[in-house]
Amino acid sequence: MPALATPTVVFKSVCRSCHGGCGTLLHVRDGVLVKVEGDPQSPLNHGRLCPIGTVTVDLVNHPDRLQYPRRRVGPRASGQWTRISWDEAFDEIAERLLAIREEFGPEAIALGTGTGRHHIRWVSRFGHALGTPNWCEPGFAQCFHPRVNTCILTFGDFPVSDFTGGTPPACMLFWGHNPLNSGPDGETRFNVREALDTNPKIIVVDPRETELARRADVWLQLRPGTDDALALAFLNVIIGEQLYDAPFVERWTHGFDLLREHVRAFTPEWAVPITWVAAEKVREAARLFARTKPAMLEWGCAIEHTPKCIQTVRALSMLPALTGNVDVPGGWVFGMHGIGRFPSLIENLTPEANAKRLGADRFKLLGGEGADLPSAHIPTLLQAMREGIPYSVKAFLVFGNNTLTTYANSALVYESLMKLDFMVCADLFMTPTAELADIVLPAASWPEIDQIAGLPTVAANVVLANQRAVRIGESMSDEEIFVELARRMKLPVGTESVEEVLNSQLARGGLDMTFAELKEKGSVTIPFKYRKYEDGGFKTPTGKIELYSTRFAAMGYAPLPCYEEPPESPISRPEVAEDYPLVLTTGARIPYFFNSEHRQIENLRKAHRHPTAEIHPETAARYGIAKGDWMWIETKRGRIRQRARLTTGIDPRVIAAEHGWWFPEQPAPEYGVWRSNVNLLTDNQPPYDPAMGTYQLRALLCRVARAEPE
Ligand SMILES: Nc1nc2c(c(=O)[nH]1)N[C@H]1C(S)=C(S)[C@@H](COP(=O)(O)OP(=O)(O)OC[C@H]3O[C@@H](n4cnc5c(=O)[nH]c(N)nc54)[C@H](O)[C@@H]3O)O[C@H]1N2
Ligand SMILES: Nc1nc2c(c(=O)[nH]1)N[C@H]1C(S)=C(S)[C@@H](COP(=O)(O)OP(=O)(O)OC[C@H]3O[C@@H](n4cnc5c(=O)[nH]c(N)nc54)[C@H](O)[C@@H]3O)O[C@H]1N2
Ligand code: SF4
Ligand SMILES: [Mo]
Repeated sequence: MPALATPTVVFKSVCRSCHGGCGTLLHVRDGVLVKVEGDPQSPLNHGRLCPIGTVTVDLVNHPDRLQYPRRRVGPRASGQWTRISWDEAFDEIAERLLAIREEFGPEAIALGTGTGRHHIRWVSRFGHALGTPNWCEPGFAQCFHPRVNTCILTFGDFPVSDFTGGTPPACMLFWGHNPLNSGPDGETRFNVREALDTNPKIIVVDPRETELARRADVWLQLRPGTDDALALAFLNVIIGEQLYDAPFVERWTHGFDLLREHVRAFTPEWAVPITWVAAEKVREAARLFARTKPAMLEWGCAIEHTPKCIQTVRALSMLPALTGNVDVPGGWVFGMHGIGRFPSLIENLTPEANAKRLGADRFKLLGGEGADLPSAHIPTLLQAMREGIPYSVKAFLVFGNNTLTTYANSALVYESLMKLDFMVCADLFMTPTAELADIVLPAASWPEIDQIAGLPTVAANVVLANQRAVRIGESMSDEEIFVELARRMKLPVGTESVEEVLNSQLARGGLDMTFAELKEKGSVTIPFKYRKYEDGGFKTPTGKIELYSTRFAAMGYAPLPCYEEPPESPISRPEVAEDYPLVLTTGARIPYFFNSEHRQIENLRKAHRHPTAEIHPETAARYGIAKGDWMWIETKRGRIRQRARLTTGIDPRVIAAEHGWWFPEQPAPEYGVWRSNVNLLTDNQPPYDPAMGTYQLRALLCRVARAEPE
């Protein structure tokens, strides 16, 4: 008799390899993930997947995946490990943490996580259950959350672009954002492509000539780090030429007259020497944006990678507000919040514990009263590890972050981590960061977990279920690890099962279903309601969009947007520019890797083998650099090597280098992390954004030279 073929079971789930959201179908045979495809029924991707999602099987089944807990046996960073059981790992972590909490107080234990992870809020939840206010994520001060916190204070909620409501935008303004490579970051790249297919007017603000810039009606090639000046010039034109929506502004905004006076001086001509953008082009772009409705602002992290990020975000958020593009079909819209507020257990922190959050006294939008979910200030946390100032941080639990590559100033980060008494790292793979830990835990990848996702992020109009289809080795989801640790440590809160928490979130969001029921359905789409403010106003102190922010004024921050020169630029530091004459920007997203991830996946790596930096052919010729050469990129803080990509799509005065590079194929424990890692060039020292604590990741001064091949 012929052997019966084992049937394939198909699970509906959601890809979380980036900020996530693409619906997927996971095909499992004999407990093995054999195929992943886009779910044609998903409203976010309609069956498509990006290059990263496409290789999910390679990620999940990769031979280098961590499969069991391990304990370090040699000195820190010696690369010597032994296998231990989960019981041993949990007991040791619980014992060490309880001892540190007893001796130094709970705030001596810090937690770190990575961007947009499914478990990000579980990290803060566990910290709060433990009694520590010190958790952090490299994106909180630098990415997305500055936009979230600023918008909540300005509009009372976070607006997103309306990609699923059925009305296409007539104009799309992409500002420091390239969602064709980077989405989803609140939207998916597929929704963006569908919107582009309807042929809207396109405006792009980017120092690099991206695919979008090539398609744009107007491309503004600004000097990196000068978005605040350019945004003020936009406001000057829109207000000065009376292009704003007067009835809307009159009825629904607060402080318009003050703003009008304030931006009078910031003409496009004023901005030219700062931004390098011709005044006429600024006028053309501002007019096009204001006159074409509905219009969307699609903004990205480039505007947040500077120490004046909050004021830049504030100024930009006023463009849709003044032109009446808020909460309208095909424009910006507030979400329906289909997932309820996450039970972060922050109420478990006493006022004294809250006050100890590192940086909270200074950076109120990051760690204090202006924060949606307060977190610690990373440079202050690192100083506490290194120098015990203002108090000592002894333990660091890293759940899904490659600290050595994605925080600014990697050399100082290394020094700080080496001072710890105890470090735990949960990851899918060994990384240069995990090599510094005492205990490493094998985290489950997204096809191995149960979770819910709400897209766009914060707005949550589409609620989707992640469901566990397979399990690799002894891997455990981060969520399950936290629950088990809370139980072992006998914490008073935070011990409910993962499913109980997911059910409570769904109940709070008003979706009348359990997690089990959501898994059956795959996803739920809640239709947008528009102009919700007409019923009760905006959720701000004045009930209006606060162009003049009363909350900023009360917290002691500038209530109207302003411009500041980047701290390390040809204008602010001419003496540095003599030795380092080029402007460096970093981290523009590429479609094959997510931040520091995926370098071990050959099917992605073969599409993008080497770290690559963009340079103008004239500049390259001046320094004797030819196409494909390795080149040194050097700042005052260090030097790295990346391969030169010559392109006329970049200003001859600018270099754009990639971020996140390490080389899994090179020997442990360093994996080549000191060769091409762009954060050896960045700085985490002051100045910081006064409200958010943000440091500078783009717009620094550098020089280049030809490097010998490796
Ligand atoms: N110079 C420069 N630096 C930057 C940027 C830049 O543009 N320029 N961008 C900044 C921005 S915006 C951000 S948000 C940060 C991002 O920084 P990170 O959040 O640190 O990003 P990743 O490199 O994605 O690190 C995630 C780690 O989590 C692991 N991982 C993946 N899935 C899971 C999981 O489910 N559980 C666990 N436990 N681990 C998992 C991965 O293997 C990887 O090691 O980088 C910042 N750094
Ligand atoms: N495939 C993939 N997707 C990702 C990520 C990834 O690593 N890979 N990372 C995720 C993360 S953490 C984030 S935050 C998002 C980021 O995604 P985006 O918000 O799209 O940000 P980037 O691609 O980093 O930068 C967007 C554009 O800003 C330009 N830029 C550089 N400097 C400046 C500047 O000073 N001003 C202006 N106006 N533009 C500038 C760059 O040239 C780039 O084209 O993507 C997420 N999605
Ligand atoms: S865009 Fe993000 S969620 Fe979609 S397939 Fe790619 S990695 Fe997955
Ligand atoms: Mo980010």
